[in-house]
Order: sequence, then C-alpha cells, then structure tokens
Amino acid sequence: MHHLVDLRSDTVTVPTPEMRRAMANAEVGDDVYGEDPTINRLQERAAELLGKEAALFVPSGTMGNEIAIKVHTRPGDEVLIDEDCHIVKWELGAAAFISSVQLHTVPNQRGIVPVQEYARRIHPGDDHVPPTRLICLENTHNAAGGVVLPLEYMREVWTLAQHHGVAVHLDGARLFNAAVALGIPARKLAAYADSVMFCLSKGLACPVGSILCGSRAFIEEARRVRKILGGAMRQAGILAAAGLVALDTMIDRLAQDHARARRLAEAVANMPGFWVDMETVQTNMVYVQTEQPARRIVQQLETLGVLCLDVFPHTIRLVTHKDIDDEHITRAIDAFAKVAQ
Ligand code: TLP
Repeated sequence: MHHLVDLRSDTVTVPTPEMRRAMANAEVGDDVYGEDPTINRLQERAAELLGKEAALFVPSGTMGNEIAIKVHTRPGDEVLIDEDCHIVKWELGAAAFISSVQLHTVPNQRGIVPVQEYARRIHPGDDHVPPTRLICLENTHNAAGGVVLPLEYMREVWTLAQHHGVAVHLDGARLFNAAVALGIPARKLAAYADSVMFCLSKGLACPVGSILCGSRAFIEEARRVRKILGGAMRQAGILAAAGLVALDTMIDRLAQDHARARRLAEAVANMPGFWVDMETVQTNMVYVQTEQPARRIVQQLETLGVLCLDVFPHTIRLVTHKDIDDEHITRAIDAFAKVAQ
C-alpha cells in the first residue's frame, strides 16, 4: 500500500518506529485488575493533559462515546445532538441499542448549532416529554469538514447546559487538531465538557485506542460499562505505550497536516467539476463537492494511485495525516487535475 497516496482517513496511519520500540518494551500487567503500569501512566497523563480527574483507555472512539452516553443517561432520556455528528451518523444507532436514549437531532450551520437552538429544546421532563440529560458536541466536526468549534462557543453551550443541570459530552476524536488550529492547549476546550473522548488512533497515529476523561466518579462508572461492553483488556499496555509516545511527539506536528490540507484544497478548488468550501478547511480534512458521482471520481483517482472516500453521493473526503508528505500532496493534486480534464 505504500506506493499509494492514502487520503481516506487519518485512521490509516501506521505507528512510528519510536512507538514500535515503546510497544515492544512496554511494562505490562492485567488491566482488569488495574495492574498494567503503562495503561495507568497513560490514563494519568491523559487526565492531566485535559485537566480532568481521571481517564480510561478504551478500544475505540465509538466505545468511548457510547460509554459516556450510557453513564450520563437513563433509558428514555433525551440527548441533544447536532444531526451530523459521528454519534448520529456513523455509530449504527448504538445510543439507542446500548443506552435506550432518544437522540434529539438539531440542524447545524458548518458544524455549529446556534446556542439558542439547544436552549429552546432543553426540557426538564414531564408526563409527556423526556428530560434532556445530555448535550453532545464534536470538535473538530468531521462531517462539516473538520471545522473547529471555537472556544467561546464551547463556553456558551456549557453555560447553558450548567444552567439547566444538563451534562456535556465532547466527542474530541480530533480534539488536538482543534487545539492546534486554535493555538490553545486542549484542556481549555475540555474545560467546557463533563466528559471528553479523544482518539489516539487518528491523527496521533497510534494503532489502537481512545481515551475517555471525566470526574473520578464518572470514570469509575465508565470502567464498569466498559467491562459490560467487553472492552476491558488485559496486557493492553502494549497499546498504551504507543499512546504515551503519541502524546509526547504527535500533537504539535498536526499543524503540518493542516497546512497540507489547505494546499490540497486550494488546488482542487480551482479545478473544473470540483468545489471546496474553503471556510471549512480549518484542520486536516478537505470535503470536495463533485459534479459527477463521487463514487466514479474515487474509482478514477484510485487507478492513479490516490485513495479517498466518497462520503456522500456528490462529496469526497480527503484527510491528511503523518503518512502524507508534500510529495504525496503533489501527486494527489496531479491526479485530481487528470480526472478534472
Ligand atoms: N471516524 C472515522 C469513520 O468512522 C467516519 C473516520 O475515518 O473519520 N468520532 C469521530 C468524530 C470520528 O470521526 C470517529 C471515526 C469516531 C468518533 C469513532 O472512532 P473509532 O473509529 O475509533 O470508533
């Protein structure tokens, strides 16, 4: 696969040599007994980094989000969430399946739901209406093009939720992309959520794993739910070792991915048959609208050695990451130029 330019996702990244060394040498133990020192170190580091009391290593971002929903809610509760979030679109109805909650979806504009739209839907619950228990946010916002939810916006949603005694969960699969784009530490964004999930296995280039952070009591319950879902692992310090390397070495470099995404977007935006909303190109994603069916374009690009995803019938998603360098971007631009002719 190495001769291909793989822009399908930042999930395709492979671990760095330093990660592989750390994984091979990781000190491990049985994490179900809380005895894996590498897992424990990663969880402590992650909690400290996000300014939360505790953290839990989970096998995937999906599991992190779904555990959070389960812990924050009771069956029949309502969750306010923007209609394009990963939890709504790409988690196979897991919130209904696992937590028996009602996702009350709200339209967004470029990934942002106006705060008043949440405000007018929050309900304490009565004989007819389910109580709003949770608001879920996603930062960066994948389906909106990797856009960043500004810190002030996060604060406004948080203030509203606090006022009504509603919890906030942040799907921060790409939280560090948001933090780097804003030029602020991730903990500032995390401060406006009760629980935060971030992925190690995306832009941070780890092979496996995500982290769920929150209060000590929240994480204690999350640990129980993780076990129920079959997500408790044993000598998983081998995986956590890569996570520790990632937190040291992979965050600041995300700025390079953002610059490359911009270069790619600017080039493709000027080609016939393709459109890019440049305002959404804020991090490591480029969503390209296509005149022809996206599927056909993806197939043509593949024959030219460039892989990307047709996420909607006339939309292609391109994602930059640590295994994409400047030369790969040039090759991708050349391939798009050929297809555009
Ligand atoms: N996103 C994947 C696909 O599922 C779409 C990708 O390639 O972008 N939250 C957000 C915002 C995500 O983008 C993803 C994965 C997840 C959660 C789930 O993470 P995993 O794949 O680890 O379960």
